Amino acid sequence: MSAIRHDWSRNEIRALFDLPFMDLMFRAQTVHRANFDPNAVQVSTLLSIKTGACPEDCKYCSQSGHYDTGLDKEKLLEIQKVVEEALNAKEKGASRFCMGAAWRSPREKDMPYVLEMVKQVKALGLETCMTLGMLSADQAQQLAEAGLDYYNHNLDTSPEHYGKIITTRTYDDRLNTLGHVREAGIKVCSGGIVGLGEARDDRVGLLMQLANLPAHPESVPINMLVKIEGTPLGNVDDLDPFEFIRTIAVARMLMPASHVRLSAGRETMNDEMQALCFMAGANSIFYGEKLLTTPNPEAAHDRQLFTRLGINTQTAVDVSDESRAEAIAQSVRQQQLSSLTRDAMATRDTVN
Ligand code: SAM
Ligand code: DTB
Ligand code: SF4
Repeated sequence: MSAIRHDWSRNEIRALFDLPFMDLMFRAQTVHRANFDPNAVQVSTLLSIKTGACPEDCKYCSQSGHYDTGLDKEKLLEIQKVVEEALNAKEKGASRFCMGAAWRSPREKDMPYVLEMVKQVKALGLETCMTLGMLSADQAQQLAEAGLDYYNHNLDTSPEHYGKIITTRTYDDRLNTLGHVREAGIKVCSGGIVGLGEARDDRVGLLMQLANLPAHPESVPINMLVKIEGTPLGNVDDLDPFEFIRTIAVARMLMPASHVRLSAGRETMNDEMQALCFMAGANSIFYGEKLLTTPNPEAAHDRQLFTRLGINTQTAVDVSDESRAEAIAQSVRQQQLSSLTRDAMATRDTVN
């Protein structure tokens, strides 16, 4: 096992990035093998439960209300629809279901719905993850009590580059939310995006922030920017693919026991590039044809790639037919309840 450290210096991390590619890959793979089965990859499926009209101004995002990206907005999905999508994901082989909302933070009146989603998805035997923006300590506690396994909230980039990407919430706001999630006993999923036009030192700075948190996130998504027309980053220069792989390798070395997720951007990566990302220590992916609003590789293609590489995936806990039937029945009851409130929901302000 490699030592778990929280005192990485900028120069140590720079030195890892500067290694010859083969040396970096060898060292990352060695750390990976000391901590994980090198042929196992965890798979999560994403669903956008509330899409678009987000009040935040993240310059990469299709869902920000600040840019015209031509995205169809959708209000909070019905609970039953979420349960159906979770069942589909489970049947295709996902072990975790991650629900994302384009909110600055959930409003109090949204909470009963998201808590019910957590309970019902969990009842299917899937691990649950949510990403709903900033959380108060109390909201994190409520999610923990509902049984939420993971909360995703990314630092996105280095503190130095951050102001060029988002102005409507601060780096400290993000760190506070991560603190509330950790405090509530929910597992932390936090990573960032590369290819935003940042310098290598910003990738160093992002990984340094993540690795020097009081506890490493259990899950570290590394997203390659998916360029969205209409956003300020829609035409940014491509990042060198080897630099993306290096970022994964360094994340693996700094956070040896965390799952590092090869996240957004796989749609434009060939199979060989993805294999190098797994070699560098990535051991999780988003699986299923859609991320939140943009395409992801076909599930059948991913299964074929895993077979070609001899990669195994963890599957969801097999729940009995009875508990599955109960989960569906409960969802139908909820649907009846929510139709009573649908009129009220329909008049909700779509912005947040
Ligand atoms: N609204 C919530 C928030 O930002 O906290 C949750 C959803 S948001 C889409 C989750 C993360 O997805 C962002 O923090 C960012 O790292 C990543 N992301 C969003 N748009 C992306 C894009 N176009 N390309 C790559 N990653 C993206
Ligand atoms: C994360 O780090 N990546 C996911 C998840 N957390 C929520 C989102 C990727 C979004 C990619 C662009 C889109 O589909 O809108
Ligand atoms: Fe997009 Fe999330 Fe930023 Fe909203 S907060 S613009 S959904 S990344």
